[in-house]
Amino acid sequence: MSILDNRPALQHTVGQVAEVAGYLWQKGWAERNGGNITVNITDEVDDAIRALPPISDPMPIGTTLPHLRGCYFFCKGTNKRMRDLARHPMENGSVIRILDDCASYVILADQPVKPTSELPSHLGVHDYLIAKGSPYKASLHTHPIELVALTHSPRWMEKDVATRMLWSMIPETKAFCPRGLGMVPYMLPSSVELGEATIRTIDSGYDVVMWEKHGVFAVDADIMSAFDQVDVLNKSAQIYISAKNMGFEPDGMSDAQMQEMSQAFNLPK
Ligand code: 2HA
Ligand code: ZN
Repeated sequence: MSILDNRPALQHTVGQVAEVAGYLWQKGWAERNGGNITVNITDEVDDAIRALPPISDPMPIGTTLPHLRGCYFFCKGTNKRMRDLARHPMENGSVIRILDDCASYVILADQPVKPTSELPSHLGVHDYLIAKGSPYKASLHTHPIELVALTHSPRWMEKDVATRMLWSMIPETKAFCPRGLGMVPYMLPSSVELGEATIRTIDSGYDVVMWEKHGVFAVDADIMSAFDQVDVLNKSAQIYISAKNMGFEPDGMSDAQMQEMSQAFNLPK
């Protein structure tokens, strides 16, 4: 028995999470337990799920998030591997319900898998998205090799310097990641400060946020779209590095070519 049985919408959402988890592993972005995924599944929850008894005691989130009362999330489990989540999503992740105090949660199904160590920052972002009226339901943290490598030079940590370079490597990057790459200076993984800086950076207009010398945090309508944004950005970083490996600094598309692209695709300047 699984909470997914006879629930095609929920099955589709969790299936997408499993598919993306597999891609993260194949790309080498998810060593050991690296990375996290949380998806707000509240819209896919029916009365029978609402009536389910919890399979865990209430556990503190570590912070109070007023917009999450009665929300439901699918979360990767703490210390679980993406490559295992890909094959067995309900053994390496779980469905949780946020309790009425907005400061604690219970696990509902299928097994008492404790959610990600980054739960406070992931849920903090979801709380922010709901408060904003955003249609975004998914958040993704992963360790894309070439994007992380870029952040080891302060040159690329300056606001929008990496964004301009990445957009100019191949026309599709700006089309499919039109908000660019926000930058957050190095902070301790799982820290409250890192969570808060991530929300501030998303609020300043980015869907994808770079954590210096660590990884990315991306939000979008669903987990596949969040993955796609990171994938196109990292592809551009790979093209840049390939050109450098051939012994030259790539020209990048010209300003005129970028402008023509932005007009053709109706993108912000
Ligand atoms: O959950 O990647 O930053 C594993 C991580 C934390
Ligand atoms: Zn990480």
